[in-house]
Amino acid sequence: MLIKRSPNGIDLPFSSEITPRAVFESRRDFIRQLAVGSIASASLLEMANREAFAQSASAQKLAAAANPAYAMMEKKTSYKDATTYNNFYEFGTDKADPAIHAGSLKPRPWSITIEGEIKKPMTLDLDSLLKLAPLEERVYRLRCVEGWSMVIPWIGYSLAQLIKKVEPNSNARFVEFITLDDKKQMPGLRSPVLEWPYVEGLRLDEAMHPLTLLTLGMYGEVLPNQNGAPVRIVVPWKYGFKSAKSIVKIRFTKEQPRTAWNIAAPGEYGFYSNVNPAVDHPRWSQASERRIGEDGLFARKRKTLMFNGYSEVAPLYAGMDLKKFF
Ligand SMILES: Nc1nc2c(c(=O)[nH]1)N[C@H]1C(S)=C(S)[C@@H](COP(=O)(O)O)O[C@H]1N2
Ligand SMILES: [Mo]
Repeated sequence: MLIKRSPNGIDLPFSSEITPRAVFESRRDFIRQLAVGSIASASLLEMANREAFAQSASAQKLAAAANPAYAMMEKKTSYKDATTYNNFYEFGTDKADPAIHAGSLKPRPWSITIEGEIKKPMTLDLDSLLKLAPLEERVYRLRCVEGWSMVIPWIGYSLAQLIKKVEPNSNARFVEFITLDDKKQMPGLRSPVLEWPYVEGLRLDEAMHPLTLLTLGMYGEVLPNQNGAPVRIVVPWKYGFKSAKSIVKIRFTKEQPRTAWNIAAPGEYGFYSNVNPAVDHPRWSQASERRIGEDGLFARKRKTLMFNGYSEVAPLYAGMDLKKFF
Protein backbone atom coordinates (compact mmCIF):
# COMPACT_ATOMS: atom_id res chain seq x y z
CA MET A 1 0.00 0.00 0.00
CA LEU A 2 1.18 3.42 -0.85
CA ILE A 3 2.17 5.69 1.99
CA LYS A 4 1.72 9.31 1.18
CA ARG A 5 3.16 12.19 3.10
CA SER A 6 0.41 14.59 4.02
CA PRO A 7 0.87 18.35 3.94
CA ASN A 8 1.19 18.44 7.74
CA GLY A 9 3.86 15.74 7.83
CA ILE A 10 1.73 12.91 9.25
CA ASP A 11 1.98 9.68 7.29
CA LEU A 12 -1.34 8.36 6.24
CA PRO A 13 -2.48 5.52 4.02
CA PHE A 14 -3.58 6.69 0.63
CA SER A 15 -7.17 5.63 0.97
CA SER A 16 -8.76 8.73 -0.44
CA GLU A 17 -10.71 6.56 -2.82
CA ILE A 18 -14.01 5.40 -1.40
CA THR A 19 -13.72 1.73 -0.58
CA PRO A 20 -16.75 -0.51 -0.39
CA ARG A 21 -16.94 -1.96 3.10
CA ALA A 22 -16.32 -5.61 2.14
CA VAL A 23 -13.22 -4.75 0.13
CA PHE A 24 -12.04 -2.51 2.88
CA GLU A 25 -12.52 -5.15 5.58
CA SER A 26 -10.53 -7.79 3.73
CA ARG A 27 -7.81 -5.22 3.13
CA ARG A 28 -7.79 -4.37 6.81
CA ASP A 29 -7.51 -8.05 7.76
CA PHE A 30 -4.63 -8.39 5.34
CA ILE A 31 -2.87 -5.44 6.92
CA ARG A 32 -3.49 -6.94 10.38
CA GLN A 33 -1.95 -10.24 9.27
CA LEU A 34 1.06 -8.40 8.00
CA ALA A 35 1.24 -6.56 11.25
CA VAL A 36 1.29 -9.65 13.50
CA GLY A 37 3.67 -11.49 11.14
CA SER A 38 7.39 -11.26 10.80
CA ILE A 39 7.37 -7.89 9.11
CA ALA A 40 5.22 -6.47 11.87
CA SER A 41 5.75 -2.84 12.53
CA ALA A 42 4.07 -0.33 14.75
CA SER A 43 3.12 1.78 11.79
CA LEU A 44 1.27 -1.05 10.03
CA LEU A 45 -0.77 -1.83 13.13
CA GLU A 46 -1.48 1.81 13.57
CA MET A 47 -2.52 2.01 9.95
CA ALA A 48 -4.92 -0.91 10.34
CA ASN A 49 -6.41 0.54 13.46
CA ARG A 50 -6.71 3.96 11.99
CA GLU A 51 -8.45 2.59 8.91
CA ALA A 52 -10.68 0.37 11.04
CA PHE A 53 -11.67 3.36 13.08
CA ALA A 54 -12.18 5.50 10.02
CA GLN A 55 -14.36 2.94 8.30
CA SER A 56 -16.28 1.62 11.29
CA ALA A 57 -19.42 3.71 11.12
CA SER A 58 -20.25 3.36 7.44
CA ALA A 59 -18.79 2.54 4.04
CA GLN A 60 -18.89 6.19 3.08
CA LYS A 61 -15.91 7.38 5.09
CA LEU A 62 -13.38 9.56 3.35
CA ALA A 63 -9.86 9.71 4.79
CA ALA A 64 -8.19 13.11 4.90
CA ALA A 65 -5.39 14.69 6.90
CA ALA A 66 -6.41 17.68 8.98
CA ASN A 67 -4.75 20.80 7.63
CA PRO A 68 -3.64 22.67 10.78
CA ALA A 69 -3.65 25.99 8.91
CA TYR A 70 -7.45 25.69 8.77
CA ALA A 71 -8.18 24.16 12.14
CA MET A 72 -10.57 26.40 14.05
CA MET A 73 -11.05 27.28 17.70
CA GLU A 74 -14.79 27.74 17.27
CA LYS A 75 -17.06 24.82 18.08
CA LYS A 76 -18.07 22.81 15.03
CA THR A 77 -21.71 22.74 14.04
CA SER A 78 -23.24 19.35 14.77
CA TYR A 79 -23.44 16.93 11.84
CA LYS A 80 -27.16 16.77 12.37
CA ASP A 81 -27.63 20.54 12.04
CA ALA A 82 -25.28 20.75 9.05
CA THR A 83 -27.22 18.02 7.22
CA THR A 84 -30.79 18.97 8.10
CA TYR A 85 -30.78 22.78 7.80
CA ASN A 86 -29.81 23.38 4.18
CA ASN A 87 -30.31 25.63 1.19
CA PHE A 88 -30.42 23.55 -1.98
CA TYR A 89 -33.32 24.85 -4.04
CA GLU A 90 -33.09 21.97 -6.51
CA PHE A 91 -34.76 20.00 -3.71
CA GLY A 92 -37.16 22.63 -2.42
CA THR A 93 -37.01 26.01 -0.72
CA ASP A 94 -37.61 24.95 2.88
CA LYS A 95 -34.51 24.37 5.03
CA ALA A 96 -35.70 20.83 5.75
CA ASP A 97 -36.45 19.97 2.10
CA PRO A 98 -32.95 18.96 0.95
CA ALA A 99 -32.53 16.35 3.72
CA ILE A 100 -35.98 14.95 2.93
CA HIS A 101 -35.86 15.00 -0.88
CA ALA A 102 -32.21 14.70 -1.91
CA GLY A 103 -32.34 10.90 -1.76
CA SER A 104 -33.22 10.92 -5.47
CA LEU A 105 -29.82 12.41 -6.37
CA LYS A 106 -27.42 9.78 -7.73
CA PRO A 107 -23.89 10.96 -6.89
CA ARG A 108 -22.26 7.96 -8.56
CA PRO A 109 -21.26 7.65 -11.33
CA TRP A 110 -20.47 11.33 -11.77
CA SER A 111 -18.15 13.41 -13.87
CA ILE A 112 -17.19 17.05 -14.25
CA THR A 113 -16.51 18.59 -17.66
CA ILE A 114 -13.91 21.35 -17.65
CA GLU A 115 -14.02 23.57 -20.71
CA GLY A 116 -13.63 27.06 -22.12
CA GLU A 117 -10.49 29.19 -22.11
CA ILE A 118 -8.03 26.44 -21.15
CA LYS A 119 -5.31 24.53 -22.95
CA LYS A 120 -6.40 21.15 -21.64
CA PRO A 121 -10.18 20.64 -21.67
CA MET A 122 -11.09 17.41 -19.92
CA THR A 123 -13.80 15.36 -18.28
CA LEU A 124 -12.88 13.92 -14.90
CA ASP A 125 -14.78 11.17 -13.13
CA LEU A 126 -15.11 11.09 -9.38
CA ASP A 127 -12.19 8.74 -8.79
CA SER A 128 -9.90 10.99 -10.83
CA LEU A 129 -11.09 13.98 -8.80
CA LEU A 130 -10.47 12.13 -5.53
CA LYS A 131 -6.92 11.27 -6.62
CA LEU A 132 -5.99 14.60 -8.17
CA ALA A 133 -4.45 15.97 -4.97
CA PRO A 134 -4.11 14.85 -1.33
CA LEU A 135 -7.39 15.29 0.52
CA GLU A 136 -7.31 17.72 3.42
CA GLU A 137 -9.76 18.42 6.19
CA ARG A 138 -10.35 22.14 6.61
CA VAL A 139 -12.70 23.65 9.14
CA TYR A 140 -14.38 26.69 7.56
CA ARG A 141 -17.07 29.11 8.64
CA LEU A 142 -20.03 29.22 6.25
CA ARG A 143 -22.06 32.44 6.37
CA CYS A 144 -25.40 32.42 4.59
CA VAL A 145 -26.63 35.73 3.20
CA GLU A 146 -29.81 35.14 5.23
CA GLY A 147 -27.95 35.87 8.47
CA TRP A 148 -26.99 32.48 9.91
CA SER A 149 -23.70 30.65 9.99
CA MET A 150 -22.15 27.24 10.64
CA VAL A 151 -18.65 25.84 11.23
CA ILE A 152 -18.04 22.79 9.06
CA PRO A 153 -15.09 20.40 8.67
CA TRP A 154 -14.91 20.05 4.87
CA ILE A 155 -12.76 17.59 2.93
CA GLY A 156 -11.13 18.51 -0.35
CA TYR A 157 -8.21 20.41 -1.79
CA SER A 158 -7.55 23.85 -3.21
CA LEU A 159 -9.39 24.35 -6.50
CA ALA A 160 -6.09 25.86 -7.69
CA GLN A 161 -4.69 22.31 -7.99
CA LEU A 162 -7.32 21.45 -10.57
CA ILE A 163 -6.98 24.80 -12.34
CA LYS A 164 -3.22 24.30 -12.79
CA LYS A 165 -3.89 20.95 -14.40
CA VAL A 166 -6.19 22.34 -17.10
CA GLU A 167 -3.89 25.31 -17.87
CA PRO A 168 -6.02 28.42 -18.36
CA ASN A 169 -5.03 30.42 -21.45
CA SER A 170 -4.48 34.19 -21.55
CA ASN A 171 -8.20 34.86 -22.23
CA ALA A 172 -9.33 33.18 -19.00
CA ARG A 173 -10.47 35.79 -16.49
CA PHE A 174 -13.43 34.11 -14.79
CA VAL A 175 -14.55 30.63 -13.76
CA GLU A 176 -18.15 29.49 -13.96
CA PHE A 177 -19.60 26.59 -11.92
CA ILE A 178 -22.66 24.79 -13.20
CA THR A 179 -24.86 22.51 -11.10
CA LEU A 180 -26.58 19.35 -12.35
CA ASP A 181 -29.89 20.08 -14.08
CA ASP A 182 -31.91 16.84 -14.08
CA LYS A 183 -35.59 16.90 -13.17
CA LYS A 184 -35.60 13.16 -12.55
CA GLN A 185 -33.07 13.57 -9.75
CA MET A 186 -33.97 17.06 -8.57
CA PRO A 187 -37.70 17.62 -8.00
CA GLY A 188 -37.21 21.31 -7.16
CA LEU A 189 -36.27 22.06 -10.78
CA ARG A 190 -39.99 21.90 -11.61
CA SER A 191 -40.62 25.17 -9.80
CA PRO A 192 -39.26 28.35 -11.34
CA VAL A 193 -37.85 29.84 -8.13
CA LEU A 194 -34.50 30.32 -9.87
CA GLU A 195 -33.34 30.06 -13.46
CA TRP A 196 -31.91 26.54 -13.89
CA PRO A 197 -29.28 25.22 -13.90
CA TYR A 198 -27.90 26.92 -10.81
CA VAL A 199 -24.80 28.80 -11.91
CA GLU A 200 -22.13 30.58 -9.93
CA GLY A 201 -18.85 32.22 -10.74
CA LEU A 202 -15.58 33.65 -9.45
CA ARG A 203 -12.86 35.83 -10.87
CA LEU A 204 -9.90 33.62 -11.84
CA ASP A 205 -7.72 35.00 -9.04
CA GLU A 206 -10.47 34.28 -6.50
CA ALA A 207 -10.80 30.75 -7.85
CA MET A 208 -7.00 30.33 -7.61
CA HIS A 209 -6.86 31.55 -4.00
CA PRO A 210 -5.76 28.65 -1.78
CA LEU A 211 -8.85 29.06 0.44
CA THR A 212 -11.20 28.15 -2.42
CA LEU A 213 -11.91 24.49 -1.82
CA LEU A 214 -12.92 21.83 -4.30
CA THR A 215 -14.99 19.88 -1.82
CA LEU A 216 -15.69 16.15 -1.85
CA GLY A 217 -16.61 15.44 1.75
CA MET A 218 -17.37 16.70 5.24
CA TYR A 219 -17.20 15.34 8.81
CA GLY A 220 -14.91 12.51 7.63
CA GLU A 221 -17.36 11.25 5.03
CA VAL A 222 -18.28 11.82 1.41
CA LEU A 223 -20.68 14.75 0.96
CA PRO A 224 -24.27 13.95 1.90
CA ASN A 225 -26.59 14.60 -1.06
CA GLN A 226 -28.19 17.58 0.66
CA ASN A 227 -24.78 19.25 1.05
CA GLY A 228 -23.93 19.01 -2.65
CA ALA A 229 -22.76 15.46 -3.38
CA PRO A 230 -20.51 14.36 -4.84
CA VAL A 231 -18.56 17.54 -5.53
CA ARG A 232 -19.06 21.24 -4.78
CA ILE A 233 -17.14 24.43 -4.28
CA VAL A 234 -16.69 26.12 -0.90
CA VAL A 235 -15.63 29.79 -0.90
CA PRO A 236 -15.56 30.68 2.80
CA TRP A 237 -15.17 34.47 2.55
CA LYS A 238 -18.29 34.84 0.41
CA TYR A 239 -21.96 34.37 1.23
CA GLY A 240 -23.00 30.71 1.11
CA PHE A 241 -24.81 30.91 -2.21
CA LYS A 242 -21.48 31.40 -4.03
CA SER A 243 -20.57 27.83 -3.01
CA ALA A 244 -22.36 25.91 -5.77
CA LYS A 245 -23.36 22.32 -5.04
CA SER A 246 -23.38 19.13 -7.12
CA ILE A 247 -21.43 20.64 -9.99
CA VAL A 248 -21.12 18.97 -13.40
CA LYS A 249 -19.29 21.66 -15.34
CA ILE A 250 -16.52 24.19 -14.76
CA ARG A 251 -16.10 26.72 -17.55
CA PHE A 252 -13.32 29.29 -17.95
CA THR A 253 -14.50 32.51 -19.55
CA LYS A 254 -13.36 35.90 -20.75
CA GLU A 255 -16.54 37.68 -19.61
CA GLN A 256 -17.99 37.74 -16.11
CA PRO A 257 -20.45 34.84 -15.90
CA ARG A 258 -24.09 35.25 -14.92
CA THR A 259 -24.91 33.88 -11.48
CA ALA A 260 -28.17 32.34 -10.24
CA TRP A 261 -28.99 34.80 -7.45
CA ASN A 262 -27.84 37.82 -9.43
CA ILE A 263 -30.20 36.80 -12.24
CA ALA A 264 -33.05 36.37 -9.74
CA ALA A 265 -32.54 39.67 -7.87
CA PRO A 266 -29.69 41.81 -9.24
CA GLY A 267 -30.30 44.62 -6.75
CA GLU A 268 -29.90 42.23 -3.81
CA TYR A 269 -27.15 39.79 -4.83
CA GLY A 270 -24.04 40.99 -6.61
CA PHE A 271 -21.38 39.00 -8.43
CA TYR A 272 -18.82 39.42 -5.65
CA SER A 273 -21.00 38.79 -2.58
CA ASN A 274 -18.10 38.97 -0.16
CA VAL A 275 -19.21 38.69 3.44
CA ASN A 276 -19.22 42.33 4.54
CA PRO A 277 -20.85 43.58 7.75
CA ALA A 278 -20.64 47.17 6.43
CA VAL A 279 -22.77 46.50 3.36
CA ASP A 280 -26.33 45.60 4.27
CA HIS A 281 -28.70 43.58 2.16
CA PRO A 282 -31.41 45.99 0.92
CA ARG A 283 -33.93 44.24 3.17
CA TRP A 284 -31.86 43.43 6.28
CA SER A 285 -28.64 44.17 8.16
CA GLN A 286 -25.55 42.01 7.61
CA ALA A 287 -23.80 43.24 10.78
CA SER A 288 -24.47 40.12 12.83
CA GLU A 289 -25.34 36.48 12.48
CA ARG A 290 -26.96 33.60 14.30
CA ARG A 291 -24.75 30.54 14.74
CA ILE A 292 -26.84 27.45 14.04
CA GLY A 293 -26.96 25.31 17.20
CA GLU A 294 -26.65 28.36 19.45
CA ASP A 295 -30.13 29.60 18.81
CA GLY A 296 -31.65 29.30 22.25
CA LEU A 297 -33.86 32.06 23.56
CA PHE A 298 -30.95 33.92 25.18
CA ALA A 299 -28.26 33.13 22.62
CA ARG A 300 -26.27 36.20 21.66
CA LYS A 301 -25.93 37.02 18.01
CA ARG A 302 -22.36 37.09 16.76
CA LYS A 303 -20.77 40.00 15.00
CA THR A 304 -20.23 39.21 11.35
CA LEU A 305 -16.57 39.63 10.38
CA MET A 306 -15.24 41.29 7.22
CA PHE A 307 -14.63 38.55 4.65
CA ASN A 308 -16.16 36.17 7.22
CA GLY A 309 -12.89 36.47 9.14
CA TYR A 310 -10.67 35.45 6.19
CA SER A 311 -8.75 38.73 6.04
CA GLU A 312 -6.00 37.15 3.92
CA VAL A 313 -8.21 37.64 0.84
CA ALA A 314 -8.26 41.46 1.23
CA PRO A 315 -5.47 42.00 -1.37
CA LEU A 316 -7.77 40.48 -4.04
CA TYR A 317 -9.94 43.60 -3.70
CA ALA A 318 -7.31 46.30 -3.25
CA GLY A 319 -8.59 49.59 -4.64
CA MET A 320 -12.13 48.30 -5.21
CA ASP A 321 -15.21 49.97 -3.77
CA LEU A 322 -16.90 46.99 -2.12
CA LYS A 323 -20.16 48.93 -1.71
CA LYS A 324 -20.32 49.25 -5.47
CA PHE A 325 -19.00 45.74 -6.17
CA PHE A 326 -21.22 44.04 -3.57
N1 LIG B 1 -26.80 24.23 -6.67
C1 LIG B 1 -27.03 24.92 -5.53
N2 LIG B 1 -25.98 25.26 -4.77
C2 LIG B 1 -26.19 25.96 -3.61
C3 LIG B 1 -27.50 26.36 -3.23
C4 LIG B 1 -28.58 25.98 -4.08
O1 LIG B 1 -29.76 26.28 -3.82
N3 LIG B 1 -28.30 25.25 -5.21
N4 LIG B 1 -27.67 27.10 -2.07
C5 LIG B 1 -26.51 27.88 -1.59
C6 LIG B 1 -26.72 28.49 -0.30
S1 LIG B 1 -27.80 29.80 -0.23
C7 LIG B 1 -26.00 28.12 0.82
S2 LIG B 1 -26.14 28.99 2.28
C8 LIG B 1 -25.12 26.92 0.78
C9 LIG B 1 -25.51 25.95 1.90
O2 LIG B 1 -24.60 24.88 1.95
P1 LIG B 1 -24.83 23.71 3.03
O3 LIG B 1 -26.24 23.21 2.87
O4 LIG B 1 -23.82 22.67 2.72
O5 LIG B 1 -24.63 24.31 4.39
O6 LIG B 1 -25.19 26.22 -0.46
C10 LIG B 1 -25.22 27.06 -1.62
N5 LIG B 1 -25.11 26.27 -2.82
MO1 LIG C 1 -27.31 30.93 1.71
